[in-house]
Amino acid sequence: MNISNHNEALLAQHTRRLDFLKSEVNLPAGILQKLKDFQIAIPSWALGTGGTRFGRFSGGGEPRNLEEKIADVGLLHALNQSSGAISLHIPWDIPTDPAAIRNLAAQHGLAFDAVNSNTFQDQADQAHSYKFGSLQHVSAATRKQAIDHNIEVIKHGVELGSKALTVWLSDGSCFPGQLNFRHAYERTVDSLREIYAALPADWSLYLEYKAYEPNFYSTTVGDWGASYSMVNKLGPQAKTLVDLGHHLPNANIEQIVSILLMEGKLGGFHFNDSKYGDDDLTAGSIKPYQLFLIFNELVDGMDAKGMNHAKDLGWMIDASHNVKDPLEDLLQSVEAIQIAYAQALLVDRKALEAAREANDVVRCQEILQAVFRTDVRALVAQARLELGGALDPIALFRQEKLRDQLIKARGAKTVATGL
Ligand code: LRH
Ligand code: MN
Repeated sequence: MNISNHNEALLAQHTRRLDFLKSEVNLPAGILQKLKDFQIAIPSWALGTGGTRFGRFSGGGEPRNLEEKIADVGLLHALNQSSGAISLHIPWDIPTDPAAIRNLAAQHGLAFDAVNSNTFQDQADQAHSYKFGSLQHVSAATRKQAIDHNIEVIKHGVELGSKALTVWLSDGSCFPGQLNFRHAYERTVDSLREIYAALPADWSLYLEYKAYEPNFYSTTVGDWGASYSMVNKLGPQAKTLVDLGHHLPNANIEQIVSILLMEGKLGGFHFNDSKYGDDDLTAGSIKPYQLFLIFNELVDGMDAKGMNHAKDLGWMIDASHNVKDPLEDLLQSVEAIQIAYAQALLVDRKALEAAREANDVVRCQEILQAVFRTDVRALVAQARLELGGALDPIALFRQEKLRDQLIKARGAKTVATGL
């Protein structure tokens, strides 16, 4: 892959755009370094074509094993220098030889972000079914099986150098009367306590909430309130994970984020976008203003607590690709997240607070939207350039016909594990 030739051809146009931005906006000191430090983890389960119950249309050249998944994330990282970590899902991606996997990832400049447990599917050799839930299950044996699985996942993570376990529970009910909500809540908390007790001292447990699907009447960890109340009961290492697609229509996600952050209970994100439900679409593809408003609250709240933007929260994508090339889709998501972060770093917070104190509502909106309407793509590209990445990752991915190369190497019918 010839990144330097690609950049050379685009450099003059890029420099013009960056100079124009600098002529229009005062770039705060250190903004480029912040963008360079900001790495977004790629989900191991989103490197193939996703699908729905109605159909799946494979694009070919999909990774057949964990080694090829790491190579694909390595390719993304080589192109944008902003995808420096991979988040594994167990048992979809069990690292059979952790040392070798760790070395391979290191060769691609990749670290391991949170590991994800899976008690929403029954494995072939499983003794107890999760049909009626896992940590909430009425049967102690089923709960123990789910607890043991989560502890197993922590062990895999420790061998890879991960520092967090993400627990998403599909647990809930599909019909009124089916579930005793109080008992389900208490059993879930008691089960999470046993998992929490198995956490290494420097690890976090991220409890991900979701409004519905696959249960369609109630979900036991169904909203930020349920997750927040549970992680408060568990202890300081337990935090809430916000998946952007897991909210009921019109939820104010940026407000949820600001409160969780203020309370010190925001663990991290699963970035994606959605029009209706948990659509797992490209981040920033449907509601880019919402993504900007979320980062606006993040920068404000993290600075208020003196947090390190790059290290103190879990930045992860969770997406599924039905009609786009998985790698191009992920490149677009990383770009959209970097753009939202860069714009949030440009907000004049002093002027915004002054306008708020004056109840100057119009001025507040003008300050935010002036930034949101500022094209910062040249700034994000400059960060990539300075790290040795491509000025236009998707253009280079296509110029080099990388998907054709993957299909030639792996075949047109390969299917990756995951969603
Ligand atoms: C549930 C979810 C969760 C994952 C799964 C792949 O909808 O967002 O984060 O475990 O997707
Ligand atoms: Mn998720």
